[in-house]
Amino acid sequence: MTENLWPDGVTVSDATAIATRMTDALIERLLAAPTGLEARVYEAMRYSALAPGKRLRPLLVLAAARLFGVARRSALQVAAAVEMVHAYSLIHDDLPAMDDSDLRRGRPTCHKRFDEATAILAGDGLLTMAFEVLAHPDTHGDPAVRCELVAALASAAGSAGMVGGQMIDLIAERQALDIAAITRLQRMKTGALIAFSCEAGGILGKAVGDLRTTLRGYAHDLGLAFQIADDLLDVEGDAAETGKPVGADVAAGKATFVSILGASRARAQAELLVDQAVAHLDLFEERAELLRQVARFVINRRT
Ligand code: GRG
Repeated sequence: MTENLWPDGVTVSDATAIATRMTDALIERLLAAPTGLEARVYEAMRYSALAPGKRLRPLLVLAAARLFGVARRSALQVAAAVEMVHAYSLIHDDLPAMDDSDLRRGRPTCHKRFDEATAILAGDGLLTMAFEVLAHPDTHGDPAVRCELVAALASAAGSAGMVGGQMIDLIAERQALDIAAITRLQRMKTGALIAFSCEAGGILGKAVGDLRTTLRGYAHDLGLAFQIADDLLDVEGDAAETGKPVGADVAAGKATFVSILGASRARAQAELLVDQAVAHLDLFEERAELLRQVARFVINRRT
């Protein structure tokens, strides 16, 4: 059971280490390379999905699932699926047609290490495998739960979520957006997958009513706070720590929370959002302490 994943009162860094180890072990297994010539795409998928990252989304899935006593195997399947979708988005975001980045997670980007066509296929392979994983009976014994997970991840990752947000983000390089439009863009581009990660725990646990809306409220505020922290890191961060180029938004002339509000108002806004996110969790009392700590970690991170 997820209750045994870590002890009550665990720190964010210990829980992250556990979430990373267990999710990566499952991803390794799911991405075991076959012997045929297609092995190259598996190698590229593994290269990106197992590269050192924060594994925030798996941590959120496992922490939220633990609130409902979900089986460990179920929660890990969803944690692996969401990290695969995240890795796909990073591979495609780094392509020359998009952000054209050479560095990701402290390593050459997928298209630099392999080639552009392989990177596109690796992203496609990770995205589609994520849904195969959710649809697998190991994810939940009840097909209705599996179906709900598939629909929720598709909507978070697709054109009403991350893909749509990325489209707006590309347009934002040529067209000035106001703060309301940037908020909507970021809720779609980054927030939707973070929200799915939290809500998936509730779906797996068949949570209803207040418990579900509470998690959604937490996730939405957390997602936006995370994005503001990311904008701040783009201005104030250190490439050696973040593992990706800094100053990319400014160089692309992109309007961000920081470019519009200034760094100190943006930070204050992120802190307000974290307070709001934490307040949503009152219903779960001390059982949600880790999720409270994660919210605080998200805006104080250096990577
Ligand atoms: C290509 C469809 C498509 C979408 C790309 C998520 C995304 C959309 C682009 C990533 C660009 C970016 C830097 C977004 C800001 C927020 C973000 C998602 C940062 C990366 O996530 P982290 O910090 O990364 O959780 P790690 O490496 O720690 O997993």
